Amino acid sequence: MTELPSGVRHVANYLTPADQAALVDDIRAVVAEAPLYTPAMPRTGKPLSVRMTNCGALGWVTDRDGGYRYQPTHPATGRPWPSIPPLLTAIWNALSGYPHPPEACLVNFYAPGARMGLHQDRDEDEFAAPVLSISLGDACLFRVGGTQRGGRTVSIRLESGDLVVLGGAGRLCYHGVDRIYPGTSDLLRQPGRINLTLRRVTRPKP
Ligand SMILES: O=C(O)CCC(=O)C(=O)O
Ligand SMILES: [Mn+2]
Repeated sequence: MTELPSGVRHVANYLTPADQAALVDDIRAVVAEAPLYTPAMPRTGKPLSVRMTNCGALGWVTDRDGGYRYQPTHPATGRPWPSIPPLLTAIWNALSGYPHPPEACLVNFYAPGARMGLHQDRDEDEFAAPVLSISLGDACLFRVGGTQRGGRTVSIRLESGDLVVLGGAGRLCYHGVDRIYPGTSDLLRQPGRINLTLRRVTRPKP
């Protein structure tokens, strides 16, 4: 058995197939309004292999000149992000243990061959809220370590319908996706994996 770092929770099989299909429909509607685009690394401008979009009041973006940040509009269309679908807010309410709504939902699309290097989610002002991430479509190899770069990591396979919660002592754990396993799910029309990452960005006013 793999022991996950403290504060890191893997909720396997949380979503029923019907909920997964409903979420995919919701995400198709989001992508129709806010198309997936290829983000770029700060400074180098090197493209990420994962394509992205967002829903919510704020979206996470990155490009060569502006770096990692949240902004209220889509970088290509200039329009506000679509709102977070109610099913996602319901999942947040059930799992986050945090009394305020999420503000950002990053939509990551991994085509076969796409990956995401080890990183911390630390562009938010509010670390009291967890990061809640949802896997849909093809399975992936997810890797998570401690809060220091270069420490021991553990790898787990995430399947469609699984959730990962990084909260409390695990909120700033390094994590990444080493690979996806094309052809392991028939939820999507094409091979690939969708990851939805729900986050609170701002600190609520007292
Ligand atoms: O795809 C995943 O499971 C993780 C995505 C992630 O860590 C991120 O978007 O910050
Ligand atoms: Mn992350």
